[in-house]
Amino acid sequence: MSTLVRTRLPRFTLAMPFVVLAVTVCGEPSGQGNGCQSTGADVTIIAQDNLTYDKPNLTITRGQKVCWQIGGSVVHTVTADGATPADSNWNLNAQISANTVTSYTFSRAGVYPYHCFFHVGSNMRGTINVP
Ligand SMILES: [Cu+2]
Repeated sequence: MSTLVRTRLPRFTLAMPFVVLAVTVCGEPSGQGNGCQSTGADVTIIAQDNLTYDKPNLTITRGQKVCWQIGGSVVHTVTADGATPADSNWNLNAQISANTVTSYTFSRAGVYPYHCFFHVGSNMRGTINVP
């Protein structure tokens, strides 16, 4: 009888830190400000509500990881166009939203154009230059 009473309170108290930890670890990357930060990317490109990428013509260093996230509420994509020289690994076609980011590590020199599948009609395009 006295054992039951003693264990009740500690059991609840001990559970609290685990609840907080689970929320922190399992949190989905947010596209609204910090989603790419958690990927360790070297450069973040924001796909903005005004149907532009914030760095539409970006030159990086070979080997750098680029991450794309949204900047507001409009869902976009990062859809690869043919690279120069041709690179069959450059076939990204990813939707980015409040809960999803996408990234690519550019390990070969070249010019890597891409567009947004939803807004290519508004000329929503970008290019990564890897000297
Ligand atoms: Cu778009």
